[in-house]
This record gives sequence, structure tokens and C-alpha cells, in this order.
Amino acid sequence: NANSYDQVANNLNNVHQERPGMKDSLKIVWDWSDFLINYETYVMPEQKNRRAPQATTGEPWPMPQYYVAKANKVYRIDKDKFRFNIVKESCDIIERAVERYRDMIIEDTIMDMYNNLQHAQGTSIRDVSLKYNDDIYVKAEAVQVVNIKIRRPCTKFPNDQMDESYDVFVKKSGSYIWANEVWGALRGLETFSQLVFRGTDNVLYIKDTVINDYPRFPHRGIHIDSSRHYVFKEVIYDVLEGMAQNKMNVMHWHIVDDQSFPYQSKAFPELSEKGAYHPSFVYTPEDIADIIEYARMRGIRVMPEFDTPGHTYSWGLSHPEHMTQCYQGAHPVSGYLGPLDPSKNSTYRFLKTLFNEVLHVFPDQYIHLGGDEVPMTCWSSNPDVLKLLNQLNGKPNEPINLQNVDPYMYSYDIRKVLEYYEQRLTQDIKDIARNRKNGVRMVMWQEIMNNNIQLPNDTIIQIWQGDMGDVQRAIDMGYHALYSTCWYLDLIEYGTKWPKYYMCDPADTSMGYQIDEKKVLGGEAALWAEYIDNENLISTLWPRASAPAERLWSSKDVRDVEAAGKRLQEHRCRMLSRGLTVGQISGPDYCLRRGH
Ligand code: CP6
Repeated sequence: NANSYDQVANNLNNVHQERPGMKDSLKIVWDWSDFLINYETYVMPEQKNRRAPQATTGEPWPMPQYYVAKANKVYRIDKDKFRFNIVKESCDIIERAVERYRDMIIEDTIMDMYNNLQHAQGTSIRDVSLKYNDDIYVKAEAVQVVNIKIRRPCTKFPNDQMDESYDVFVKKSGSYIWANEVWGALRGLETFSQLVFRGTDNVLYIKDTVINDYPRFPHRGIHIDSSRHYVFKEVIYDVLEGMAQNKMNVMHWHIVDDQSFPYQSKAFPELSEKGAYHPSFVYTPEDIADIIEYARMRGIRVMPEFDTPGHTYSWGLSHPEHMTQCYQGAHPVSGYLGPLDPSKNSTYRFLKTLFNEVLHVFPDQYIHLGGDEVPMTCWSSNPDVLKLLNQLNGKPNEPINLQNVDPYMYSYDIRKVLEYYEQRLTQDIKDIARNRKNGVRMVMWQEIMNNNIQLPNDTIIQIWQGDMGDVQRAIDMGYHALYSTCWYLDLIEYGTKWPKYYMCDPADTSMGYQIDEKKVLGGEAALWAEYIDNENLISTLWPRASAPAERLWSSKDVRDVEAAGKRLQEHRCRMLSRGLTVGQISGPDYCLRRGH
């Protein structure tokens, strides 16, 4: 095997030298010949009972709705001649997308190196993947041009009505991606790029394929939290790129919370001046515009969350006057400010100005208003709030009792105050949004429903603690629902957990609830960031979030964990080879595309 060893070492050196603009320091670190020797001498003999490695077979994730691929009919892709041809309805989104996908398909040098490496080992990998470059396949003419036809002119921003359906044909007579809208063309490009695989002869192949595909749910989200730890813009880009590779389409951005206020406001700059962890740990309007643009290019919406009236400690650092003063009996507790103060008109004026700005900075129709975990004990200790409560009950002159106030045992139900607050806030936001093109739709955490609060019917309730019973309840109250309970990805445990995420269904009827699937907009995988920062965000999110991604996109009856596992393994390796530092989810394994 000495020959092929030398050949590989040479190849590696060539790749190494050819990389333009490579820093000198990297050249030293990338001493591949050393790596080869180590790999052969020490690593390989020690690996016992290895699993059969997964060949790269060009299987898509998430599984398309209709998918026929002929494993015995494979076309070659000629790297030098391969191109996408936009037949019609072009725009910046599709033009830039074909460049990205062309690069992903043909310029994956890291993948080359490892495939060469593995090939030279003469291990079982060879046996698995050799079948893709032997004569058992009909190698028809090379696929050189993929024609993209979009039926309607591009719209600028993705939205909750966007048409993400597409068809892909890979045929001897030609290859096509057809879509009604540019959003479908993006999904089709992603799928096409996933169909391409690399044989051990280092040639790119694609199977003869017909796909007709569309999402099961319109809302397939990732929730990130930039308050508990500040998330760098570059890491948010990686979140978005990972979402594109998993056909997810809403980034729910929990931008501020108790711990920090990194949103830089024009109207109230003091919010981040006092509330951010550090003057540089802020999102300027330009940063936010960059992130929205990066997302738009991938057909991803950016839905901001400004969680009120609870979870607002960091707001109080610059605006204590809008916070509720908590009391102990008749006495204010110094230094203990609670949620926003619902009893003052100035609070609502402040919020109106802030949300007016936010609705300009974030063009998406949806805004998340939080409403979770409101410490109503503080409210029911405060005389002004209790006066408001008496008013709400039509007894403005009733005396208030500041001794022994139990929030749920006071003469009137303190939850009325939350209802008043949310009704007034949502009305204000509707007013602000009257001169917006598509108005506004508001999303709130499930406490709004738990507290039996009546809001406009187009409100969306996000279930994070409950099960299908709660989904059903939200629907019964007239709302739409989003499901997240089973996809709290920051709750990490030892072992292979993705099947649990995978089997969870946001419109599960097996428990006897006849959920109306049209009322379930979809779901979100939530990555709360108390224990997440820039170092582990991507590796905790991906590929774990790939499980909900397939659940939300693919047909309800795609539920075979074992079959999914094989595709997921390839998908994980693919994300890795495309530069995302994805984590481990299924025990000992390795990728053909990188030394992992
Ligand atoms: N922050 C905010 C949080 C959580 C919520 N809201 C949360 C609660 C429980 C778990 C994870 C996260 N950290 N603002 C609840 C929606 Cl397990």
C-alpha cells in the first residue's frame, strides 16, 4: 500500500499548498503527513468492534414528502462544468444561493482529503463505498446544468404564507429544480446539494431522482437566547446556516431578559448602556439588519422576543421608574423591584415607543411578547397594583389590605391585572402596526393561556411546559399553537437522546386528542442559554435540532428511528464538512469527511 500512501500524502500536500491565502501558522498546524502516520500506527489498530461506517450516499434530511432515488442509476458530476442555470424569475436571493450551493457541492476540499485518506487505509470503508464507483452502476452522462425555474417573481421577505414547495428532477434528459416561489427554490437547492455524494474515486455522483416536497408545518423554529450569554453575530450566522441545512425557517430571538439587555435602542440607548453585560456586547441596528439579511437570503424569518412584564430585571437598571416596587406589608422592600409596573400609564407609553421602534427594526410580521413566569406575588404586594385590581373589579374605593397578601387569596384574582396588562399592550401594538404592510401577529408563552387571559384570536400560544392537552386547550380558546415542550435542547443528558426528540409530534393524536393540525403552526427547538455560550452553542444545537427539523418538515408517518439514524449520521457529517462545529449525539462513530 506504499504507493497509495505516497499518493495520498502528495494529494494532501497539494491541497495544502493550493489553498489561497492560507496563513503560515496554519501550515504548521496542518502537518498532514504526521497525522497520517499517527492515524495508521496508533489509532486504527486500537479501534475494536467498530460500527460499520456510513458511506456517503446522498440521502436528504429532512426526508422529502415524495422521494424516489434509483440507487442503480447514478450520474457523474463534472466539477469544472457543473453549474446552476436560473431559467426565470431571478433575484438577489436565488443568485446568491446558487453561488453558495455550487461552492458547497464542488469545493469541499476537506472532504476530499479524508476520503483519500480513508481510501488509502484499505479498511472496511472502502468496501462500503466502493460500490459507488464500480461498474455495477449505469453511469449515464454527467449532470452539468441544473435548471431552476421559479414561477412567481421574488418577494423580498420570507413570511408565514411563503410557499416552500419544490420539485427536483435528476434525469438523463436533464436536471431541474422547480418552485412556485423563491423560498421553495432555496429548499430545492438544499435538497439537491444533499443528493450529491462522493465516491472513493473522489468523483461526485448523484442518483437518478424525482422529488416533490413541501413542509408539513409552516413554522419550524429555533429559539436562541442572547441575554444569559451574549451571542456573537458570527455564531448567529452559523445558527442560521444550520437552519438552512435543516429547512428550518423561523429564528425566534429571545434577545433580552433579566440578565442582560443587549438590544441597542435608538429611543432608549440607556437600556443597553446600563443593561448590557459590556458596552461591546450589544446588537446595534446595523448588526440586526445584517442578521436579518443573512436570514432572508436563506428564507428564514427573524422573530424577536421582548419578554414582558416578567423577566425584565435588566430593564430596571436604566428604568427603575417602570418597575413594580415590591412591598413587605406596608413597607417597600428596598432594592427589590419586580416586573414592569402595570398600574402606571407611563409604563405603557414607554412600551409603545419601544415596540414602535422594534417593529421598524424587525420587519417580520410576528413579534413574541413573552408573558411567562410573571412574579405576581410582587404585584399583589404593591398598593398601586392592588388599587388597579379593585378598579378592574368595579370597586375603585374598596380598601386594600397590605398585610398578609397572598397573590391568589386576595379578594380579587391578581391574574386580572396580567390580563389588563396584556390586553392593553397588545392593543397598543396593534395600533402601532396599523400602518405596517402586513400588520402584526403576536406570540406568547403558554402562561397567557394558563391564566385564562382573553386576547385577539390571531394570538399564537407557545406551549413549553404542557402536552397535547395544552395544545388542545389553546386551540379550544381560539388561538393557534406552537409546540416546544419536548424540544428544550439545553436540558442535556448522557446518552442517545435524539430519538426522543424525533418521535415527539406537535400534533400527536395518539393520546386521544383530536388536534386540528391546521391550528398548530409548528414548533420550535429552544436553546436557553444559562449554560450555553459562544463556545458550545452550535455543538449543543446541532445536530440535535435536526430531529425536530425532520418532524416539522416531513410527513407525519416518517417515524422509523433506525432509518432516520442512518440519514442523520450522514447529515451530521455533512454539516461538519460544511464548517459547522456540530456535536455528538449517537455514540461512537466517525465521519468520512473529517477526522472525527
Ligand atoms: N427564561 C425565560 C427561561 C425559561 C423561560 N422563560 C425557561 C424555563 C424553564 C426551563 C428552561 C427555560 N430560562 N424567559 C420559560 C419560557 Cl427548563
